[in-house]
Amino acid sequence: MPSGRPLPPGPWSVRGFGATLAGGGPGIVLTLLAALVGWGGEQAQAQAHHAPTRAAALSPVAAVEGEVPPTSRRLAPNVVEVTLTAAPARLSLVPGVETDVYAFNGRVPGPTIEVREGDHVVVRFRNDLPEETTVHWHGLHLPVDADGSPLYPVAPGEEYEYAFTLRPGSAGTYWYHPHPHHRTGYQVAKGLYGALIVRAADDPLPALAERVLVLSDNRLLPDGSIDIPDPHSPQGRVDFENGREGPVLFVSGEVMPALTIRSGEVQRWRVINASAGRFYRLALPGHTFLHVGSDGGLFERPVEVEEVLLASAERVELLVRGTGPPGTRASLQTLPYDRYVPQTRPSDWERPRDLLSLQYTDEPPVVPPAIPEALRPVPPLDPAEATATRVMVLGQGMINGALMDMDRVDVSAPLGATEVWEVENVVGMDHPFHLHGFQFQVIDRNGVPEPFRSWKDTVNVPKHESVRFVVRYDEHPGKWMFHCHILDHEDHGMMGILEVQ
Ligand SMILES: [Cu+2]
Repeated sequence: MPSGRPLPPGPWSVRGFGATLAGGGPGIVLTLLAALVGWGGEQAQAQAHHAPTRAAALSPVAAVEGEVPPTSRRLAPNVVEVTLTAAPARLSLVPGVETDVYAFNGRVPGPTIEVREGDHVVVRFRNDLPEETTVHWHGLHLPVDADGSPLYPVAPGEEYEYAFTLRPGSAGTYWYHPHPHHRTGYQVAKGLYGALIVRAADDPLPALAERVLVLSDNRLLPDGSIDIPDPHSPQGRVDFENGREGPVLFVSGEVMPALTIRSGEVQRWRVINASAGRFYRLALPGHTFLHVGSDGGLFERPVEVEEVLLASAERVELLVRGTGPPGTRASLQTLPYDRYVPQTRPSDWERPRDLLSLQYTDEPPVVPPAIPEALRPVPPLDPAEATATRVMVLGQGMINGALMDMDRVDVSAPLGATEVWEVENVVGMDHPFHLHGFQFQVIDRNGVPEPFRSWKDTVNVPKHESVRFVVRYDEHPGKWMFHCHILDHEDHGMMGILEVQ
């Protein structure tokens, strides 16, 4: 939190709320804001009463750690306004050349948005691209008109307001990206993706240095332009089959960045796979990870692992323990993982790739902080309560033998229902399966019970394997997408619609 940076002289405008607030004390201002976002005045008055100072409550600068204004502004204790514009830009993605990109707020990746459980978030989005787009808030539980699905396109030059409230228990690592029909892969390749962190009021982990690692890859032509080949060219056909991959691996927009760690220190890494097709099998030689969370936040207990597989769109939270001696260095790597059909498997797929360099400082070791054995409860969804089982057969570019039809509902379910989804991959390559709107719990993979509960929104279904999960449509009726998250497959039509009503 900021320490109450002074406000500019009033009156100041709360842009977009259609009101100019000219002082009058925090109570009045908060009541007005609360009314605008649908709170009762009584609650707002109570919040105002607890606001320590007017400046802290209404700071016009980003009230969020690590954020650069004007992307986010905390307008009230639980109200965050985010201003996001997608527009063409010319940036240097790799040294020596400039690239025409699409960027959120002029950056690739877009700004990291940090919010808190309980926050009401209003995103004022403007599309300055020459084409239709949306912003999908991957993994968040929100009203259907805030989901940024292809059913809610934003035309060039238009604005759209995404509004949602982050409910308790939703703390975790999420991301945002466009989701226009048939154009998601293109727009992500052009640079549109960013991280969104939801913080808990009562995070069980001690205060640790944190890193948000947005993993992406791209392929550039010698002149710096993004290589998006004709779909009927040989490379275009490979991209379509595999999901487009590129040889340049970015970590939060940098190639092979160097991070520092002190011997004994523990860091919390939030890792997001924002790649269109590439999977990451992460390992840090000489170290193990404490895997503490996935798509929908923390596990019940940390799990020590030597490596972790991150399919497209999945996230992990890892505790990295500085067990190496001062002055040494290690590299975070992605190890070979064969998700491909043999015909289009890249020739260098068996080559481990370095992602970032972890440099130990020369300082003497510190005593590692204690990591709690219990993190938080993950309340179980009970498959025995399921009122339906949905079978999803992932075939050659289709789900249940059908291509996406925006006018068709593939699954219809009542609000409040608990259901089991059985996702079966009958082809020879992996497909990461994503359900919008609702976090689910994996029951088993290939019949092997999941060892522990966690909240997921994307699960990899390896070639010729199956995954079962349980989900409850607890609120937010509407039409929700489910699809393969290899973006070329999704754009081709490997997607369907769940209608909750
Ligand atoms: Cu797929």
